[in-house]
Amino acid sequence: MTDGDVAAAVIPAPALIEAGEGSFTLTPTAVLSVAEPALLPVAERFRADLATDAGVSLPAPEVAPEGTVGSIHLTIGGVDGPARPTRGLRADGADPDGERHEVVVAEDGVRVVGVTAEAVHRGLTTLRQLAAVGAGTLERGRIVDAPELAWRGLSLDVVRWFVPVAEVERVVDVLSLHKLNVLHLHLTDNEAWRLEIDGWPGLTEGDEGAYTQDEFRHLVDYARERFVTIVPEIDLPGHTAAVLAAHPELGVTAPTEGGLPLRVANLDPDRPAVWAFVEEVLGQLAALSPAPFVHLGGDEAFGMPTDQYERFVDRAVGVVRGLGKRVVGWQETCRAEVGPDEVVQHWIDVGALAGGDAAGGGAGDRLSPEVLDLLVAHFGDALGDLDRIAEKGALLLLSPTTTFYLDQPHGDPSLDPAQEADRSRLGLQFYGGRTLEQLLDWDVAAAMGAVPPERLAGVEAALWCETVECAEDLELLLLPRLAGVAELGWNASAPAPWPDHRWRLAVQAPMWDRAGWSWFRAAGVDWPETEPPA
Ligand code: TNX
Repeated sequence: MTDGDVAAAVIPAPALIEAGEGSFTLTPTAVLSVAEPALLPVAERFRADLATDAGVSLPAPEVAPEGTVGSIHLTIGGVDGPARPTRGLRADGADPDGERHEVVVAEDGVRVVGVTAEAVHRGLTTLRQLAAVGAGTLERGRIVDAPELAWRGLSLDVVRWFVPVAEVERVVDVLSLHKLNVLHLHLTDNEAWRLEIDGWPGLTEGDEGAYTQDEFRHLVDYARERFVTIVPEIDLPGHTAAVLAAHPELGVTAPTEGGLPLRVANLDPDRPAVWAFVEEVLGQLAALSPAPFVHLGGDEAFGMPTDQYERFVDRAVGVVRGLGKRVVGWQETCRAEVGPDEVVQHWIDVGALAGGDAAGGGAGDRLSPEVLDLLVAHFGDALGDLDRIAEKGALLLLSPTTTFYLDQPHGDPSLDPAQEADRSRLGLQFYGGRTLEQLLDWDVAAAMGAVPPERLAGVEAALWCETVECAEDLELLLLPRLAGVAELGWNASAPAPWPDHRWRLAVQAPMWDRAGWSWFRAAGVDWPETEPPA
C-alpha cells in the first residue's frame, strides 16, 4: 500500500498496513457488536464520535455471542506483531504493552481486536479517521499497530489563561483523536491557583476562575472515558507568587531581575508552616486524583540557594511517597535526591537557548548580551541534567523546548490573512518560530543523552498560555502541531517523513472542521484537499 491510499490516511502513521481490494461502506443498518460487555462503553464512544466525524449513525451496540459477527465486531484478544514492543512508562500504572490492536476491513465487515479495552479504543480511533476521510467508506485491508512509547502527553497551562472545563474537554478530544494518552494539568503558578483546596480559600479568591474538586473529578472521568490519564501538577517551591500573595508568611518574593520575567517567588523549606501547607495540598490532591503520579513542578526556583532548593524537593518527594503516589518533576528536580521511582521531565534546550540549532535558530540571536548572561547563569546547570538523570537512574520524560513547546510561534505563514495577524501575537516571540516540518525533524536517541533507552518514559508536548486569550487562540497553537507530536511519540525512532505527514494532515483537516476546532492553516500544506505525494 502506498501513502496515496486512503487506508494510510491515519495520524499517527500505523506500524503495519496491508492493502486489500475493494471497500466496505458503513451504513445506518450496520450492526455494531462486542464480544463482551466490558466493550460496550468503548463501542458507545465510537458510535458517538463517528456521528460527528463521518456523519454516520450506527445503531446501539449489542453483545453478540461467540461466532455471531456483526458488521463491526469488537473483541479483546491476542494480536500478533508488529515486532516492536511498546516501551516506557504508563501514567496510569498499566502494562505498557496494552495498546496493541488489529483492524481488519473485509468484504462483509470490520473486525477490531485489541489486547485490552483501551487497545480496542485505539483501533476504533483508526477507524474513525478512516471513516471520516472516506465519508463512511473504508478501503479493505489490515492494520496492525502499537505505539513505540507508552507515555504520550500534553502539559497544559491552565493558569496564565484559565481554561474553562468545556475547553479542557475539547483538548481531551483532540488528544484522544491522535492517540495521545496523558493530559498533565499545570494547575498553579505565579499568576493564579486553579484548584480549590478545602480550608485554603485565599489561594483561589479573587481570581477569574478555579476548578472545584467536583469539576476536577469530572475532568478525570471525561478523560478516562477517552483513555487519557490526567496527571495534576502543583508547582513547588518556585512559581508560587499566588500562594505568597495570600500567605506571605510561607516564603520569599522579590522584584523581577534585569527586566526579565524571571519572577522570584519561593516557598521556604525552613519554615514549619510551609510543610503544613504542602502536606495539606498534596494530601487533598492525592485523595482527589486517581493517577499514581503527582507532578511537583520544581522548575525555575529563581534566587533560591541550591541547598535550600534540594532540601525542599527532597522533603516534598518524601511527602508524595508517603501518600502512596509517585513523583514527576521538571528537569531541575534531578539535582535533588530522585531515584528510579521518579520521573524527571527534561525541557531546557540549552543549545537552542544560547547558540541556536541548525533548524530553528537560537533565542540567543534575539536577546541582549546582559539578558543572555543572566539566562546562561541560571540555565548553565541544565547542561549536566541528562547525566544526573542517568546517574540516579530516574525515568526520563522528554519535552525539549525546541520540539515540544507549542507556545513557540508558528514558523509557517498562514494561508488565512486573519491567522497571519494572530501568528505575530500567539506564542512567545522569544523562541522564534517553528514550522510543522521542523517539528518532525527530531532525534529521540540524541535527546536522551546518556540516559539508557529502558529509562525513557515517553514524550510530552507543553502548551504555556501567556499569550492565549480565548479558546480559539489555544486551539490555533495546538493544531495541527499536536498531530506532529503524536507522530513523534507513536513512532519515536522512525516518525513518518514530512511529505507523508503533510499529506495526512491535509486529508484529516476536514475532520477538525467538523468537530469545530480552530486550526492553523500553515502554508506548505495543501489544505483541505490534496494529491498524495508521488
Ligand atoms: C518556562 S517550562 C516555564 C513556564 C513558562 C515557559 C514559557 C517550565 C517548566 N517553566 O513557566 O510558561 O517557560 O515557555
